[in-house]
Amino acid sequence: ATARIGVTGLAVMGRNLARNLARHGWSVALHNRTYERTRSLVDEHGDEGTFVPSESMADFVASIERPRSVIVMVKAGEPTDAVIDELVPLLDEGDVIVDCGNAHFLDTRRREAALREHGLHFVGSGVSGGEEGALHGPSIMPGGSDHAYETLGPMFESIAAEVDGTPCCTHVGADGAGHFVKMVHNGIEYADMQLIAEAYDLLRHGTGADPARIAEIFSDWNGGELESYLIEITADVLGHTDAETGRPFVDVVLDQAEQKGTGRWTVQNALELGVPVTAIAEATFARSLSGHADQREAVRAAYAQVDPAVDSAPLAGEEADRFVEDVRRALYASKVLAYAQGFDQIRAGSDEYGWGIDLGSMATIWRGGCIIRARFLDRIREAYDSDPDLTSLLVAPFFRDAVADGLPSWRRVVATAARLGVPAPAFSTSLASFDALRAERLPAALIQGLRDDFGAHTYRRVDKPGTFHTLWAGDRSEESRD
Ligand code: NBP
Repeated sequence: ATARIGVTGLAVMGRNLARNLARHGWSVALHNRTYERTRSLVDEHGDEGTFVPSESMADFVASIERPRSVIVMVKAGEPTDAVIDELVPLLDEGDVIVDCGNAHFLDTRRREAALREHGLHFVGSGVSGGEEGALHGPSIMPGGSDHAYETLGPMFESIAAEVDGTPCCTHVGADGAGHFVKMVHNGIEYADMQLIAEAYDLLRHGTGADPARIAEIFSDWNGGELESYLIEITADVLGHTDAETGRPFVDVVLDQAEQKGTGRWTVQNALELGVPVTAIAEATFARSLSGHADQREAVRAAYAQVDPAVDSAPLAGEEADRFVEDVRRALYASKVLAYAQGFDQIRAGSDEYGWGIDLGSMATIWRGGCIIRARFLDRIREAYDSDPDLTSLLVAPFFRDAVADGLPSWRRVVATAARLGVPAPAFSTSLASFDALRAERLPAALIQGLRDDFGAHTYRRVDKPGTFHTLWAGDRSEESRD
């Protein structure tokens, strides 16, 4: 045995993780189902560190020091199970299998429980940052046992991104906690991107600015509280011109957003947990809606003549400048709401599955390496550091002030979107959720009345304890149903 850790699955992600490990001085055993990938890695990058390539899984396992750490970086789903089945008979008690693919956390829980029976440690680890992140420093979210993290921690922390000397990697919690947090991270990413896309659309229709001008606006915004990787690359994409047509790149791309499924998983899980992640849900639905091309075309045609509000004249002069600033503030407020909901979901998942996740350290490990890296994650970390039991990020003093500051703009932007007929589902639902949270009374009381009327589902009262039912079809007297 000559390697400290092994990587099986050497497509873009596995290849770059292996190189990152080797560059940090860890000797890395290499394996891939098709040997060609292993060979090309060693041929092209063999001088970056110590690689120990093997053609067979048995030789690969034999080449790793015990207790072994084996990273599996294959396509999520059946391929992961196939690789685990192949590995298990070759491993010894105490060895660690790490799945760094995008697995569903429930699959990770199932695999962890099954491998524990074999005396093996199974770690599901979220890895964010795409192929560049994998090579130069991703954000790493490992779950699994404390024991497994003792072995993996030093290696993973050495290859992770680093912000202010702190690695973007921490032990998230037992079994599926890492993949759960990665799932919610991706859900937040959906919301963040949808909000950015709506901001762009509002600026374009609201002020008539072209994409190149809007690119400048985003660049400018990136110098302030919105500073983040996604805002930075938004400026990049909007400023890009299509070489073939000379038109703005964003105008030649088909406007149908695709998805690989982590947004959907996040929303499905939020429904199970009863956590209203409205911004993430709207963002996921907005992608689906964009793909319904036939329906979009039909509805557009049917209403072409009857809605004069749509595409009315853009704002100009000082009004346009004020609108740009309003959109910036509304974007920030909506973003705070979306992140607050994502963190609510992590807390609920942590409670449901007994993971004891430290919310502040999730903000810490997302500050670098990952797609949602942003300046304001520092503020989220501070909020949870000063009060780990915070009911909602919205009530942390920093965010309360920020949202209060942006509130008038938020309302103006949502109203303008409705007036112009510019779809802004994530901005609108975020504001609606905020207003619902702060309302003194909600019409939920009427819903309870309706449920009691048609189905005798009972209700509770504001003025005394107990459960009640009104005899709606009878004399309308009230019965106690305790
Ligand atoms: P892919 O998801 O494209 O998977 C290709 C790898 O899976 C190859 O090594 C392939 O081997 C192997 N594989 C397959 Br497919 N079926 C197999 C089987 N039955 N047995 C053994 N090996 C099998 O690779 P990727 O894009 O590098 O992503 C790897 C994982 O990382 C995925 O779970 C992905 O969701 C996750 N991830 C990707 C990104 C990203 O930006 N791409 C970011 C974060 C996480 P072969 O060479 O023999 O075909």
